[in-house]
Amino acid sequence: MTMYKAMTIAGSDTSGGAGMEADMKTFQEMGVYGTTALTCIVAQNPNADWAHEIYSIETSVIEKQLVTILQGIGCDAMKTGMLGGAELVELVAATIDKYKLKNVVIDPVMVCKGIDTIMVPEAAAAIKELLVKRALVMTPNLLEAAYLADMPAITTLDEMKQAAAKIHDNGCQNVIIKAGDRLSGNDAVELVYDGKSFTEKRHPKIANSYNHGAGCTFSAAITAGLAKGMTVTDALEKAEIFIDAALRQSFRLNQWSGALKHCAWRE
Ligand code: PXL
Repeated sequence: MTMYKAMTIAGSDTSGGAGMEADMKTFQEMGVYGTTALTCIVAQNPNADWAHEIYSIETSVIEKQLVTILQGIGCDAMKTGMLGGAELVELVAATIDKYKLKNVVIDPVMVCKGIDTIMVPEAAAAIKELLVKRALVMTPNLLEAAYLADMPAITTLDEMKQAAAKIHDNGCQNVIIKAGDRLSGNDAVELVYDGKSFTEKRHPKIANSYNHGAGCTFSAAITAGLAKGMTVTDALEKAEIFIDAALRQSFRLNQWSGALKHCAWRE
């Protein structure tokens, strides 16, 4: 029996909602075998207002994990999450080239919820230089898209289109910009650009949902679809259904955070 495989190069979110935990739960729900190259551990501090403390894993150890997965097992699609440093971004780019990886989904994690500035500027710069051109799919939010397109900010659909075109020009084959709840209006908008046409995907905003880890889950669902041999369009469609169900049944973890219910689509 064939089992399709997906790899995530991402951090661990100890609280379980985002990062590689979200990726693995999503891969599992979508019937894909998941592997992880862990880049860092994020521990949230309940005695300091849930501050995210990030503990990096040495690049040499990440390299070892990539050898385990790519020389030892293989993967049908891969995604990246929190990469943390420029040296690691260089390793990811070299790995994509060395193993001629094709189904590459880059979720350019540069900010976390509630933080509006780029967390690690050198890593963001390296993603812009080295990973945009190697991506089959990229899933930036508005802040990340503005950074990648050298724009001061994105506040309108027109600006989303402008950013998507620029990111595509820089080599990413399919750009999916997530406006989430940052754009005003009743809909959560995703703008998709494949170099030929812009597609606007609209979903009514889901009131009272918790969305910690929604970005990771969304890009993981696309990756799982690609691993199973779907086209980007079909994988995106499936991912939207998956995330919609998971958000509708999201639940509170504590006073700071809540999580998506990854198994919600089954119901
Ligand atoms: O949602 C962004 C994100 C990605 N990866 C890890 C995280 C977070 C946010 O908390 O902890 C590991």
